[in-house]
Amino acid sequence: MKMIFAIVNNDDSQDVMSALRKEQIPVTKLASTGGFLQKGNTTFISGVEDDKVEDVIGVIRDHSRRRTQLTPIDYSQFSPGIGSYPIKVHVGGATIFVVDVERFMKV
Ligand code: 2BA
Repeated sequence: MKMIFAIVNNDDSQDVMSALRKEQIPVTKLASTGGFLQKGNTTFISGVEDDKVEDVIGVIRDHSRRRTQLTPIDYSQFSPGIGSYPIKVHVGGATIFVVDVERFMKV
């Protein structure tokens, strides 16, 4: 069994959730925050048998879109007086971790 952690853009989270539910993939949705942009994103966790992992990744890939966005970054925290200016960052898409599950139980 594997545990899949998928971090997706909030804009895509409803689509991803609906698609996972439609495919009857067990999932938990968590509100999370990206360390770099300090903006809300969504983390999905799903525990599935090994042969379902690629299906889950496929559903997530199909419902999250990779794109670029201009985001103001406040550099004054690093060097006073510099202020903030926009940089181009990639958003959307999904960051996915697949890890082995040693034990799974419901008690
Ligand atoms: P954030 O940390 O808010 O990062 C958002 C996007 O900003 C990243 O998209 C990346 O394109 C850019 N970025 C991040 N760190 C950067 C840096 N030091 N310099 C320039 N640009 C930078 P993604 O790579 O697609 O990541 C989306 C979100 O996935 C991240 O949000 C974070 O919440 C999570 N994530 C990504 N890699 C991770 C990892 N190795 N471990 C844990 N969470 C991760």
